Amino acid sequence: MKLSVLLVFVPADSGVDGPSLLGETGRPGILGSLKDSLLKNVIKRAQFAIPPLSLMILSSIREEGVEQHICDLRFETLPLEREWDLIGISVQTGAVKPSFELAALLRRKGFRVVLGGPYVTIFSERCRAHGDTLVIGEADDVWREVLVDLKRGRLKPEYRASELPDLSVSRPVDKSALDPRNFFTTNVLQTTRGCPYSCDFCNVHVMNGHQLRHRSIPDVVAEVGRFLEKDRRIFFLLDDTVNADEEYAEKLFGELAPFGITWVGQATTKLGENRRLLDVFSASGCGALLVGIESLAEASNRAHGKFHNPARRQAENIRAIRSAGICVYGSFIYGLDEDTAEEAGAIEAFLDDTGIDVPGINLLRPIPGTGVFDRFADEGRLLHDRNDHDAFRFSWGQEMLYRPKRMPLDEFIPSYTALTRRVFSVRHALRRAAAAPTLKSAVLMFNLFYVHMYGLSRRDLARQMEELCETEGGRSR
Ligand code: B12
Ligand code: SF4
Repeated sequence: MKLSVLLVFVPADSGVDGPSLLGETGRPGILGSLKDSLLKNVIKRAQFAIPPLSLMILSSIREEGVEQHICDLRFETLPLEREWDLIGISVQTGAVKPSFELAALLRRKGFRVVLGGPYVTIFSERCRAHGDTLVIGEADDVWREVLVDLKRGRLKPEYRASELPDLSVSRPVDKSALDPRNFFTTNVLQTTRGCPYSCDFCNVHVMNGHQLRHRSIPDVVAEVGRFLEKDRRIFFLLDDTVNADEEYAEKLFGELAPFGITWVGQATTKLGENRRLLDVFSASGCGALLVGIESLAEASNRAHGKFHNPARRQAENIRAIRSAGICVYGSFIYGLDEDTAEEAGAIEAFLDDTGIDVPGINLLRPIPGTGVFDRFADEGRLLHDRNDHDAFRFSWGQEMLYRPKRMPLDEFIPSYTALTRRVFSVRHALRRAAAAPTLKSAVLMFNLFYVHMYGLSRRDLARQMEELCETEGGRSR
């Protein structure tokens, strides 16, 4: 009989994974519940409902005598009626508490639990008590060792990847551990890993290194062909910067053009300066790109270690990307260190000027393990104890977690909420969808979803303002 392994992805308790908990006070009424279940359904069917690539990679590692299954708790229930020889949990920073609670429940029921993922990689000591085994680092190669030891009945308390895996080695991903009906698409892949940049609010470069590691082009091309046999839906490329190596990207996407797929990914706006690569992206079926604009104030981006896309070139580059027929999701962070209240007006004017199809105006989430978290903690600017990671809500909830440098909270919060009220309106959603160069219905859906989500964020922030006034006697500085 085969040994069976279950790999679990845990939802965060707010934001895209659970709108009801965002800003709701008390129990929602019938209308509230209806709206909530409708929204959950929209989310389930929306772009966020992609399967976890990490668990797809691990479950594709074939070891004789072992079978592996994936359970994505955002969309499935835990199949505990079965006996599992090992249960692996992917611990993401937005969902540490529910992950540890799940691990405790499973261990009480007698299951052996292995923990891995970004949080385990960065904070292994904090995880040690919560699992029987920890896997630290990228597990593409180490996971086989775990499975072999499981078969021998000799699981170790800890496995650590001695080096970052060489991605040019072929590791075909097989999606049989997934139920495709649960997802918006199952066509999820990465062509590169690692990031040459060092933005201080991000920890990709901490976890995955500064050197960009490439998969082999024939491998990616073969994977796209294989994926298409079972699922013809849209492709999500999870690379942090799909144009980080322009030469590689030009060759790869040139070879993908004949498949006739539609794909979305993340890029830097530098793409707008490379006409040839833009044309290749467009011919290969690129429908939308998320670009990190962060602040329009150059000094703010510099203060956070982001140097690679100067604000002054952003508008022109975005216009070039859109005129190549590719939608732009523009991601801003309002409240970076040199931002003043003028940034709000600058963002609004920039949106009008460039026609960005889907704006995301985020509040900075200082995530433990990033440079910005440590710096804010040292400067006394975090609103919670630096050692109590559970006190912070990192996922897409929207109360403030820190004090901005150039604006007191009682100036910043009203400025931010007034901005999101103006930017995320039904009128703007309709207008953006009508003007989108492609994928008009997705642009409409995303914008309408944000009308709702930013509304919840405003409620969170209003409540936080009240609390701050109470606890700080009217001083929210
Ligand atoms: C796609 C994605 C999402 C999707 C997730 C959907 C999905 N099904 O994956 C969505 C949009 C929902 C999302 C949401 C969020 N995300 Co996100 N996301 C990503 C992104 C771009 C790719 C993730 C990925 O697939 N990576 C590739 C895989 C192969 O790498 P991996 O996940 O690290 O897995 C490897 C190891 O960690 C390990 N491993 C992972 N799990 C397990 C489990 C076991 C048992 C074992 C043994 C090993 C293991 O082995 C894997 C193979 O080597 C990353 C950026 C990145 N480069 O990773 C950000 C990233 C993971 N997200 C991040 C954040 C902050 C969030 C949010 C909190 C954002 C927000 N403010 O709401 C939420 C949290 C959601 C949640 N439930 O917790 C941060 C996480 C930082 C951290 N330290 O955890 C990242 C790194 C982005 C960043 N720039 O900082 N995200
Ligand atoms: S935010 Fe993007 S560009 Fe900056 S370090 Fe992270 S992955 Fe790299």
